[in-house]
Amino acid sequence: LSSLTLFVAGAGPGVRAGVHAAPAVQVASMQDVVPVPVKVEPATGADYAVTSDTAIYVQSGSSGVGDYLAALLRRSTGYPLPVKDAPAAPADGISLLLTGADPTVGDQGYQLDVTASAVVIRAKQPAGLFAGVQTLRQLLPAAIESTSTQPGPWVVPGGHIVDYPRFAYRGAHLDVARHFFTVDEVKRYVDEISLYKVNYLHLHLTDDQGWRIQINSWPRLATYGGELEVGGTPGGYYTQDQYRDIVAYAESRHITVVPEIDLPGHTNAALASYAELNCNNTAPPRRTDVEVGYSSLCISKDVTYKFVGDVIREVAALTPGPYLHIGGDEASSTPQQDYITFLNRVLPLVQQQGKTAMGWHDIVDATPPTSAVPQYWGTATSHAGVQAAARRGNKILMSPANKSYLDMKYNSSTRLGQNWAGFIEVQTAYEWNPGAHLTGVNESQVSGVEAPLWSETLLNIDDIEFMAFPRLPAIAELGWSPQSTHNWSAFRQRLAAQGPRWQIMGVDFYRSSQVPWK
Ligand code: TNX
Repeated sequence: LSSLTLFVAGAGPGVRAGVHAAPAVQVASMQDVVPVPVKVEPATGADYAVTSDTAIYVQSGSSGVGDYLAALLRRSTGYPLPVKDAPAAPADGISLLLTGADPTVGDQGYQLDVTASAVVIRAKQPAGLFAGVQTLRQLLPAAIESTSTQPGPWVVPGGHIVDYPRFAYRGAHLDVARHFFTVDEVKRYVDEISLYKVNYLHLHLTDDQGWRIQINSWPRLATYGGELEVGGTPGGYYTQDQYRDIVAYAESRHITVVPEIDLPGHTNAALASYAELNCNNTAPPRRTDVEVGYSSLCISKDVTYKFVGDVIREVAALTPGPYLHIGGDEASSTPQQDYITFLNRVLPLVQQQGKTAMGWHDIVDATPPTSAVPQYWGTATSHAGVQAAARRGNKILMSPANKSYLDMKYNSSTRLGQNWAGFIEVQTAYEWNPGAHLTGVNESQVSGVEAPLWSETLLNIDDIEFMAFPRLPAIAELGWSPQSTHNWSAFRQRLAAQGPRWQIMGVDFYRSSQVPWK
């Protein structure tokens, strides 16, 4: 493999061909990473080749990330890639170290150094090492994503990267209520979003059409309320063990699950399951159409708060992450004063379970405590109530529907999705600034960004992938990379380099004509 270096001098990124008729060697460019890192300094003559002799060195605390990286690389390289304790002196090979990182990297960032003899990722926390490993993945040839052994060679371009996120919260949301997705489908989406340094998965677990999480104190929610989905086809629900399994899998990818129980509207599945939750004590029929705004819990009944308290307690107990999302959107069948009464009773229940409440931005009408996180989903660039909440001290999560909604069609001929917030091509998804999108809500008042994926029109993981790719990476970059790096023409080039990876991974993506696919 040392002969490789003969061909490197003077060659640009991409295909490096030898002077003789040697086979072309694919080397990724240090510039082709999504989200773009904070600081990238390529170095010539410093490429590293992963070989059958390469070992992965870890310290206590980094063996989880080491095992993950080894498993990933073994699939396509076929190399043994043993995971060993890092020696005191730096070793040749790949090292994942929790010492010596550039201090600017913080808790989620990392430093990556590639020389001819070693790849060294340093971070303060395992989450930072995991982020660095995602960068390393993208610096290897696309064939590294194959699940079967490929010929290689496996060259990483030489250089130095220092990288850390713009926002601490970078989320993907998945609606498992309108259409139900299996545990394996959710895990696959977790793997796909983790590649772009997304660190929260918001699961929309309940809605009018289905209740998708087993609640032991109210079992009919899942067994009856979860039986169907949009269109009347069989739905389903996660048992508590299955939900724990999803949470643990996400955690292994350094992703925190945010469960959403949508209240007090979007509750027909619950109202159909228990007659006593209705003001008239009569359970309505289950519904599998896509209307919104017709259902409401009965605000004046005590049993409503017993119900909500039980659900929040059980979901909180299953969820190690800090957030519990209570929905709060489109409660058009709940009179405004009732809505405020309801939230004033329910927000403290979340706090009592040790969780931070999140809610769609409609919750600002109830003047929630400043710990609560309103998620902005509007299409306007100003919102008086959200601005007032930000001024009071609430951090705002940015999910503007006309920019970040992955269920919007790309254009008028997109087979899937909706268009109530407009068409969202890749450039539209990318061209906005979460730290200055809303009047009076500045960068420091924003907790981050999230890309919602509602599933009225999406039936399976292929549909999810087609809507999420390539827009999810665009939103992920807005959440991670500094605004100073924001540049559409550079982004579309970097995005193009992801195409071959998705093809190898079997990700069904939209081949937007805005992107010069490779
Ligand atoms: C609005 S956005 C909704 C959802 C729908 C979505 C479809 C929000 C908080 N509520 O109930 O699924 O539009 O795009």
